[in-house]
This record gives sequence, structure tokens and C-alpha cells, in this order.
Amino acid sequence: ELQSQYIHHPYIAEILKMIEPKRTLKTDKIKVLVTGASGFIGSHLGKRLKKEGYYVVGADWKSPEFMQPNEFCHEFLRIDLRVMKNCLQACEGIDWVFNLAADMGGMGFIQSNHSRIGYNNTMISLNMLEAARHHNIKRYFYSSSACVYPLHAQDDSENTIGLKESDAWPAQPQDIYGLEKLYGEELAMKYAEEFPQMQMRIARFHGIYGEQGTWKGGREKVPAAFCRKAAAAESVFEIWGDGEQKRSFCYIDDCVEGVIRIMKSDYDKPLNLGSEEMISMNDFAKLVMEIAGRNLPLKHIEGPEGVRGRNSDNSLIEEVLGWKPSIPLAIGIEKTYQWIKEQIKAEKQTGVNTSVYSESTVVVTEASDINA
Ligand code: NAD
Ligand code: GKE
Repeated sequence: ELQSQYIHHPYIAEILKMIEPKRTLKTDKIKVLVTGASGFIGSHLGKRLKKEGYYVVGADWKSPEFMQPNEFCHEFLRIDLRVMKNCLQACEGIDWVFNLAADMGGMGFIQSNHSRIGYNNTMISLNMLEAARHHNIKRYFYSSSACVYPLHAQDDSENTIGLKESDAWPAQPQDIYGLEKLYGEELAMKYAEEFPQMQMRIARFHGIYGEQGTWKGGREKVPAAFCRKAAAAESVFEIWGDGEQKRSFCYIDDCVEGVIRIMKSDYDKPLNLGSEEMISMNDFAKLVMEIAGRNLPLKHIEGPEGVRGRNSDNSLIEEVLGWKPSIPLAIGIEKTYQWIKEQIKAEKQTGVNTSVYSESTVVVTEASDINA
């Protein structure tokens, strides 16, 4: 009774009238929507799902930078998912949703753009959930983050303990970015509780890296930044902070495998999706330089540092799925390095001054552009 009242909610009915023509998908395949499909994880996930025989609709407000849309989806919608009408359009005729869209980046972005991230990501999360409920989506994946974990559990680089899923509450998440993810998780679980036809799956990603991800411009995370510096730096290798801060990094193939396994499982609470192979930024810089055949002196400079120590505890994912990420950092980062080196080489050939790639930039604070 409650459900049908909501389904015929006049607000939604009015918006639905604006969507013309209605999309009908004539296929026997399972129809999946990947949001944030032009992004790093979304494009790799879409590609794999397409290969596995799913009918993939990709949605993003940007065109993909490193792949053609037909590599990762059958149909590409270039839409702003902060807008309810667009979320309703995207969810129409879909069986499963993978919601990966978010305004995001590494430390050079998320610590200088809290209001923009707060507005954009909250709008995406709320509207996507409600649109999915309206269209009776059977299964919904929400991409959360290690940034949901409390700061006090990550303030010691000497004694970093792996973060367990149960550590998220009582909460003190990192930045507005992490707070929104934690709220997004809770709201997603409430939707599944109150509307059980929509099954919820949630992963907390820890430092996902690999080829075809952002590697310059300020939004890149440290794996891509270090590969870029190892390829482009001439005299010193710059590191934000003292380099003793620690992280673990998970290669994209493990991430995609994990997302699909989580989606197919019957576990409906958040699961860590990350590696347990923790490393300090100083050691990470040396590892990347070794792969690149470089031996530059490290130069520690001021920059946004985030938490002191973060690692994933994979006991729960192993118990629930009988699987956990296993690709060693040295293997994944070598592939990532080769790809970034090629990008730089290609730019150099077109006359771009690539010497600037020895430094990382911080993205200046920008207002959320509602008409973007
Ligand atoms: P990404 O930035 O490469 O991809 C996100 C995509 O979302 C982008 O292509 C972007 O254009 C799109 N997007 C943003 N706002 C949009 C809007 N209003 N409408 C439509 N599309 C919009 O990031 P990613 O690394 O692929 O991350 C995917 C998801 O995983 C995100 O939700 C992110 O918060 C989460 N996550 C990633 C990591 C990581 O290490 N990469 C870690 C934790 C969580
Ligand atoms: N990006 C970047 N670029 N980081 C650098 C650099 C550099 O050139 N030099 C040193 N670092 C240091 C940062 O100061 C930070 O201490 C560490 O590397 C990792 O930075 P990061 O990869 O940008 O981001 P974080 O791991 O701190 O945080 C990210 O965590 C994810 C979840 O695991 C977030 O930004 C989100 O992208 C995400 O939720």
C-alpha cells in the first residue's frame, strides 16, 4: 500500500511527463545501468559487463577520455545525474543499477572543494536512489569509500590497523566527501529495508588505481601522480608531506571483479573492497622509480595529506565471498606506469611541455555549476 502511494507520487508523475520518448530496451539480456560510466572504474566495469553478456547503458555528464563509449556500453546517455528527470530517464527499463557517478578525486581535489562535492554528490545519490525505487530496480550497487571511516582510527602511521566494516560507527568521516558517502550508505540500506524489491549492495573502495584513470590536472590520486612523476621528473621526486603516511592500493581488475562478485552475492551491507598491502608514500615512490629505472632524490613539500595511515581489513569480504583482492602492487603499478608513460610520450610528440608533470597541482575551490 505504502509502495503504491509513493509510485504514484504527483511530483514524480509530473517529471515523468517531461521524459519523451520513453526508452524501451528490446533485449533478453540483463539490463544494467552504469552511472559515472565515462570515469575510471565505471568504464572498466562497463567493458567487463558488456563482455559478460549484459546489456549496458552508460550514463555520465562527460564524454569518456580514454575509451570510446561502444567499448563499455551499448547505449551512452550524456546527462547530469544531479537532476531527477535525468535519473528517471536513465533507470527506465533497467534491471540492475551500478551507481558510480560522483564528483571526486584525490587529496588535491577533495580537500579544496567540500561545498561542490557536498552539493553534487548528495544530489546524485538522492535522485538516483529515488529514481531506481520508482522504476522497480531489482538490484542497486552503491560505490562508497574508505573515507567513511573515522579519522581517529587513521591518525597513526606507525601503528596503522586495518579498517573493519564495523569501525565506521560511531562516525567521524574524512571530509564532506566521506560524510556524504556514509549518509549515502545509510540511506541506500533504508531504501532496501522499506522497499525490499530493491536489493542493495555496497562497497567501500580503497585507493583503486590502474590504466585509463585520471593522471594529471589535480584530481589524480597518488598512484597516477607518482607514475607521472617517475616518467617526467628530471631532478627531484616531489612528495606531499613527510612521506611516512601510509595507504593500500587496489588494482582496477581486482576492483571490477569484486564489484561484480558483490553484486551477485546476497550480502546487503557495506564491504571493504581494497588491498591489505600497505605501503608508506616514501617506499611507494621508490617502488615506482625502480620500475621506471630512475633514482631521483625525494623532496618533501607541503600539500594536502589526508589521513596518516589507512589499510583495508579484508576478513569480512573473504568470509562473505570466499574471495579478496590479490593482485600485488608491484604488478598493477608497473602496468599503470607503462600506460602513463605512453600518455606523456604521446603528448610530447604533439608539442606539449611535459616537464610540468614533475609537479602535482591542487584544484582551486570552485562553486558547483548548476547549469553544467
Ligand atoms: P571518476 O571521477 O573517474 O568517475 C566518476 C564519474 O562520475 C566521472 O566520469 C564523472 O564525470 C561522473 N559524474 C560526476 N558527476 C556527475 C553528474 N552530475 N552526472 C553524471 N555523471 C557525473 O572516479 P572513479 O575513480 O571511477 O570513482 C567511481 C566511484 O567510486 C565514485 O563514486 C567514487 O567516489 C568511488 N570511489 C573511488 C575510489 C578510487 O580510488 N577511485 C575510492 C573510493 C570511492
Ligand atoms: N594525489 C597526490 N598527488 N597525493 C600525493 C602526492 C601527489 O603528488 N604526493 C604525496 N601524496 C600523498 C597525499 O598527500 C596523501 O597523503 C597520499 O599521498 C594519498 O593521496 P591520494 O591518493 O590523493 O588520496 P587519499 O588516499 O588520501 O584519499 C583518497 O582515498 C580514497 C579512498 O581510499 C580520496 O581522495 C578518495 O579518492 C578516495 O575515497
